[in-house]
Parts: sequence; C-alpha cells; structure tokens
Amino acid sequence: MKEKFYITTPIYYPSNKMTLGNAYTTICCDALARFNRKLGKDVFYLTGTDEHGQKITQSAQKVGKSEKEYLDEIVADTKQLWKLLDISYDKFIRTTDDYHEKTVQKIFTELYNKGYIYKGSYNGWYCTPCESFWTESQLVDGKCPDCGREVKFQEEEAYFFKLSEFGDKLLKLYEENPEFLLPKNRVNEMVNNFIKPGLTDLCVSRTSVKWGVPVEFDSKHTIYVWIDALSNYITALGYGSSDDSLFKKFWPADVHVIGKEIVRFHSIIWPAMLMALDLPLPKQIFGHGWLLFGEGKLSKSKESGAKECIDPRVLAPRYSTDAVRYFLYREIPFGSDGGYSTEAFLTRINADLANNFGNLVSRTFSMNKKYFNSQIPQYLEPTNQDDIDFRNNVVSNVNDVKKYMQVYDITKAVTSVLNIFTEANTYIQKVQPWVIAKEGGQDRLKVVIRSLLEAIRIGSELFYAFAPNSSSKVLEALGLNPTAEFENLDNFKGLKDNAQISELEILFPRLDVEKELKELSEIANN
Ligand code: ME8
Repeated sequence: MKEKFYITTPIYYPSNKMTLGNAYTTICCDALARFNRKLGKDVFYLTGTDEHGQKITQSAQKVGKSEKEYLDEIVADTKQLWKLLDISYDKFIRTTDDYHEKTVQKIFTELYNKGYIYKGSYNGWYCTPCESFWTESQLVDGKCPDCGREVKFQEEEAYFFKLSEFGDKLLKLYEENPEFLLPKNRVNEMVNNFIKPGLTDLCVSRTSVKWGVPVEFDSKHTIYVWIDALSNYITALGYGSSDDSLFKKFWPADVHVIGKEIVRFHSIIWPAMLMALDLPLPKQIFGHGWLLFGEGKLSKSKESGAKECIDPRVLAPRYSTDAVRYFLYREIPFGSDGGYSTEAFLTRINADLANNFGNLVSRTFSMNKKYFNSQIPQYLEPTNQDDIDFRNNVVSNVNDVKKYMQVYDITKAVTSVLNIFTEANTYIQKVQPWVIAKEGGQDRLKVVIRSLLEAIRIGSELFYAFAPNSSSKVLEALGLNPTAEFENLDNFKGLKDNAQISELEILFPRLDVEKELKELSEIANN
C-alpha cells in the first residue's frame, strides 16, 4: 500500500483582495504536495475558506448582498486564483458546506456531553476584524494586539471550553515531541508565553453573532469561529459523517502548514480539542513566516499602502506562474520572514530562470540538435574525471533536495535544484563540447551531451514541484510524463537511447528590469 501524506493550508478568510502574501501558504503547500506525489505517496492536499463570523455579515451588507451571495463570488474568485497559480489541491472545503456545519455541531455537542464545554458568562475586549477576545492586559495601547484596531467591551452568556485542563498534557506533548511544532523556535513562545503561565478556559459561543453554526442544543448560541474553522481539517475527510473512509485513511494529518500568527490556535487549541475528542493529533505543525512589504505584513486586512504591484493576478500572467512561485520559495527562507521587492523578483527571474535554467535547456537542446539531430545520444559509461565529477555533483544535489523536502525546508530544496542547473552550465564552460566536437571525440561528446540532458531531466523532475509549468514542458520534450513518480534520479540512464527530442520555445524570456519596474509601478499606482 502507498504511504499517505495529508497536508493542509489554513482555510482562508474570504477576500477579493488577495495579495502574494495571502497566496504564500497555499503556494508553499503545493510544492510539498507535488513533491510527495512524485515520491509515490498517496497525497491529500486540503485547502478552503473560513466563511463564518460577524465580519462576513458586515462586508456583505456593505455591498448590499446576502452573506451567501457575497461568499459565492469570492470563493469562485479564490478558486480561479488557485487555478492561475497551478495549485493542485485535492479538496476545497467551505465552512458553509452542509456536511461541515453538521459535523461542527456534533463536535460541539460531544465536547459538551463529555464535560469539556460548560455554560458561563463572558466579558472581555472583542476585536471584530480578528474575531478574537482579549483581556485588558493583552491590549496594546487599548487596542487589539494583533491588528492594532479598536476593540469593544462585551458581556454575554457563553459556553466555555475547558482549555485550562490541558496545560499539563500539552506540556508533555511538547516535551515528548520536540518536532511537533516547526520551526523549533516557535515552541518556546507557545510553552513559555501561553502554556506555562496557565491556560484559561476559552469562550466558544456567541449570542451576538448570527452568521455561524448554531449550537445544536441551544440555538441562540453560535459556535466560535475558531472551533468551527479548526474542525475543517477532519470534517473535510468525512469525520462524523456516514462515509468516513477518507478520515480513516488520511487522519492524522502529516502536516498543517500555517502562518506564524495562527500558531497559537493550531498548537494549543486544536491539540486540546483533539485530545478532548480522543482523536490522534496531527504529526506536525509548521508555522511559516511572513512575506513583508516595508514594515508590515502584506495582507488584505491591513492595507499596506504598497506602491509595488503585489497582485498575483497581474504578476502571474505577465511573468508566468512558475516565476511567481519560484520567487517565493527561493527568496523567503521557509519558516522565517522575508521581504518582497519587485526588483528582487525581476532580478531573480533573469538570473535563475532565464540565464540559468532556461539558458541551460536552450543551449543543450541546440547542441544536441547540431551534433546528434536532436536524438538522445546513446548511454556510455564516463571515463573522464570531469564527466564523473559532474554526475556525482548532480546526484549529491538530488540527495540534498530530498533531505530538505523531508524537513520542509523548501528554500534550501529549491536552491539545491537550481544548483543542478548551475553545475551543468559550469560543466559546459569547463568541457566545451564545441571543442570536443571539433577534435573528433565522438564518444566523449556523447557522454557530455547525454550527461547534460540527463541533468536537465533530473533537475526538471525535481523542479516540477516548484515550477510545474516549465518543468513539464522540458520533461515532455524529453519524452517523459511530468506527473510520473520519480525514477532514475541517482543515475544518468533515465532517457531513452536515440529517442527524438522535440523543439522547445524559450522558457523564460530575459526581462528589461528597468522597463518592467516602471510599468509595474504604474499598474500599482493606478
Ligand atoms: O488566518 N505572508 O485566514 P487568513 C505570509 N481563516 N503569509 C500570509 C501573509 C503574508 N503577508 N498574509 C496572509 C486565517 N498569510 C484563518 C485560518 S485555519 C483553521 C483558519 C497567510 O486568510 C496566513 O499566515 O487570514 C495564513 O496562513 C493564510 O495566509 C490564511 O490567512
């Protein structure tokens, strides 16, 4: 039986102003999902939208629509964006889906029946945009510590989840599984700032919020959005429904990938909920950093006043989806914050995609055309040390890519893929195939060109997870199926002797950076 791999993004707050920052988690998960499929695993990649809460009602009212009408349009747009960005999700869950709402009710009732939820009364400072309650001491200058906006004092009858009972269990979890939350530096913050000082019970119902899932046994209460939202990871698999085969197959999740600002919900509340439900915990949680613009996070809930174009709907059609994806993987060390700049984006396209990858493919294909009529030279064992060293370097980079992907180090993994192309370009300069061709070393020429084509094959196989479009074109030109599982990554025998290679268009045209900067800035300022 195939090994399974269940990966999730957070479910997104519906927005028609998605920036590159918002798309970051989904783009990163996509590389992991694709890579694990190529490793031969049975992958389930989940994403979706988080559609309940007061904020939705307010936004819908502003444009004179019902919540459902407003949401349907945004969800359709979001799905289109994921299509544009080549996101290969297996399921898209909406928290307004019927099956989800029913199971959330069941989960709440079960927690109540087990004594983990009780009725009390709540007062505190509520931030509507963040849908979070804060205590007086948590406020920063009297405002929401997360988004800096006004908070309102509210008091109401409410249900509470006994989060306070889970402190010791959570501490034990972190002691026994130091890799449960990655990167490891996020663990200290959770343990020292939240768990050790003592967890307080969590308010999990509201009577003032109407747009949400009603408590099954007390319908004037609406279930707290985070209880509703976190449950998506299991309701999407059919947990608690008449068909829970996906749940049985895929749960526990292999990894929940999330942004750092929602680590607290995923590494404290979610495990506590699962413990209370007697369900296995996810194997890992990965809290990535933020894509930054200037001082603040790029996000739709906080207008950054950006003067650079950060709209993936503009950037992807203009420079290719692969370029947008590649830039995010390569530039922002996965797990840390990273700054965005248009200039860095354009420079990377030129340096890494046009001059390195694209140029390698185009010069190798044209040499192969010139010397071997575009047929793949027959495999011969290398005897020249330069050829042997080159092959070893390629294989060592392959091992690095696999090693880094295993620990979700997307940035180092993609850098190692590009190293393969760099090695190949350096090899061309070093051995100078045109000199070998002139001096009549026909067998050596076969070894060199074959080695280059194989390096392109191996590199493109690995690059497929990150830049699926251009890699597919290369693999198809070489007569291979881009979605096939990895094969022959550690040898130079993956191509067919004498097979014909098809012509390829330029993969990444070189950009005039100055001109692009000017045009993008005009777009951004309009
Ligand atoms: O948090 N850089 O949804 P969301 C990197 N509905 N990542 C960013 C980013 C940036 N500038 N801006 C946003 C929610 N993100 C909840 C989740 S899960 C049960 C409920 C990321 O739409 C953010 O970190 O605000 C998160 O991982 C994702 O976009 C969705 O954020």
